[in-house]
Amino acid sequence: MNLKISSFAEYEQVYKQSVEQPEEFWAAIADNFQWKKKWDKVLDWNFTEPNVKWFDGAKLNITENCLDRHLDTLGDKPAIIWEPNDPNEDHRVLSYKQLHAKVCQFANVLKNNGVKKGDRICIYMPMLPELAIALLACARVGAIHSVVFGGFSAQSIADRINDATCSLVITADGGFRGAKDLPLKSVIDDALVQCQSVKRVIVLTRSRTPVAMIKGRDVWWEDEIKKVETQGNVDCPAEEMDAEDMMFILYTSGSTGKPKGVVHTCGGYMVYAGYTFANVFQYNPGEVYFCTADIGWITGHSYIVYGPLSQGATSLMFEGIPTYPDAGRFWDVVDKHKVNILYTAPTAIRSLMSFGDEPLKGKDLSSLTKLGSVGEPINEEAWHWYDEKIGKSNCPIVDTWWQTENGGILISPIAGVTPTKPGYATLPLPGVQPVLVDENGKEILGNGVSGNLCIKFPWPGIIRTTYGDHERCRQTYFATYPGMYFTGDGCLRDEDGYYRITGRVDDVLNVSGHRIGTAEVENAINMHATVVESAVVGYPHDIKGQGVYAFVVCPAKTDNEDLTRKDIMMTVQRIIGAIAKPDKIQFVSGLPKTRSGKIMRRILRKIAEGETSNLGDTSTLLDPGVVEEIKAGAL
Ligand code: 7RM
Repeated sequence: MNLKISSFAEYEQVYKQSVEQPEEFWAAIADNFQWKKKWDKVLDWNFTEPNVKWFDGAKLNITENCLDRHLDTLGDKPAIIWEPNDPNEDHRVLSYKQLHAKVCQFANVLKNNGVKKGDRICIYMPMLPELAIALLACARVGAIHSVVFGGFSAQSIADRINDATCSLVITADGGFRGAKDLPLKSVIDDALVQCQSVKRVIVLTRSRTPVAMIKGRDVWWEDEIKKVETQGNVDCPAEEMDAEDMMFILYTSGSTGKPKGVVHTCGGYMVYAGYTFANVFQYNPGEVYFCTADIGWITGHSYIVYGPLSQGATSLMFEGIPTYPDAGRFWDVVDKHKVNILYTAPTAIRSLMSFGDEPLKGKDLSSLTKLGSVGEPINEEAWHWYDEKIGKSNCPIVDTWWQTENGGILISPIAGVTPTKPGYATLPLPGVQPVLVDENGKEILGNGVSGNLCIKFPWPGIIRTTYGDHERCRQTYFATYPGMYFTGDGCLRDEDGYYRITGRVDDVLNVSGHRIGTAEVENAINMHATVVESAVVGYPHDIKGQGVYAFVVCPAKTDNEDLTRKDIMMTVQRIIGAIAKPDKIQFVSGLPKTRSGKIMRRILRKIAEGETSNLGDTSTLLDPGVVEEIKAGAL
């Protein structure tokens, strides 16, 4: 079966088949990939343990699908185009042949450094081709990568390394992001003080900032490559992986204080990332595809690296940020590399929109044919600006809804094939069976309804476990509504059956498309010496989508509120990273609590939203007086 659907009628027919005969459907999709051995059984599943197995018995290596199988036909075609942070630095192009060679080389470096199938490897790198090479080299030798976004602190890295007992870290001396220098190696050094499992650190040269190379532990990427070259070790056979072997771990925030390691496996992830990339973006050979995400997030894994490369696409990787050196940078990149498909986030769109039309002047965007959005709900104003100013009302916008736990896109238009609707992720992709449920877990049927979004049948990219703690996986995703995967999102299904995701219904914030648990931020704030307790909620933010609002009980703050505020900010930056820093900190003498001691977040959320008139029932509060004080002091 062809991966790409080409008409709405075909979508309806394929969707129907995917629900009625899921195994036949997915087997036909999987036939488009290269397997060392085909599966014995397409699907085995239950959502009670949960235990989901796709393509059990099959053998493969995803890098053969992303690299080797393209060499004959696309060997000299660009696999990766890399655009640097500094527009005056040269861009780089890696053909499929070159990328294949570099991945094999670095895979041999990993082997020389003792890496074996199943080992966990932490990757903390800037957005360079070498980051993609590092991921692919891990996959080549069957090592499990755990990429940590460059904005996370030493403490966050240490927690992730220890949770997965990583034996090796791949990093760079430093990185560039906008006007900032990222001292990556130095942050890793701070993290590793707490990590006994790490025996080796491989350091790529990028910024040439001075770094401390620890004898017996740290080696340079470039030196290790030279060793491989003198050994004449050019090729590296791909490790044969079982379809259900673990492929990678990616940490993501939930409603508890501790991020969890989402586990994806080899066969299902490959099929799902590849299929959804080809289909949603309707990728045509030769097109230049630009996803602006960072590889440190799932979007970068699935839609910069594995999805596009598995389909022989040209994937553009950008080291910088949308506003550096100015707010025209994305449009310069589109113009310079003649980008056909642009996939970005609502927060970037809103931020660029705020600069007006000036940054668009003189930028030729006529190469664009398809646009995408991901990470958070897109408001209609931003949708229309994206459509009109960027797409010139001539490019379908795919508003793609999905999560780290999903491996790939679940609900989205198919570009140019199924209808779009501003603010709506629209329809489920083939194989995806969404349901809306009420508080009691009862399915809400029909159209023109809203509820909590669940998925009632597995798709190949679904989370298999949370690393080292399967019970947590069950609890978080499969226990709230027995027999279903619970997304944590609220959702509306309109009169036409189109889905609109309304946002999280749990204690998870989405700040600039980054998932942040309120409990995580509270834990970090509470570590500050003068803080007694705190409560963190989200509030609507024009650019970020949501901002972080912290109510903090801190009796010792009186002499210098501003200094204490800065100290608390610094504490959060130290413990989690700059992305979780509160936008607002309000000092309060106490938090609104029920008689049983539970914080009434509903009230705090309303106050943070600026809605102080209708707080609902406050009679169950232990001390209704604090509400008046908090209202009066709202920021
Ligand atoms: C891909 C990614 C997942 C959460 C998810 C939603 C929100 C993502 C959309 C969206 C509305 C969208 N993975 N979300 N995409 N909300 N429309 N198109 O972002 O694990 O980091 O976040 O993001 O709340 O649950 S993620």
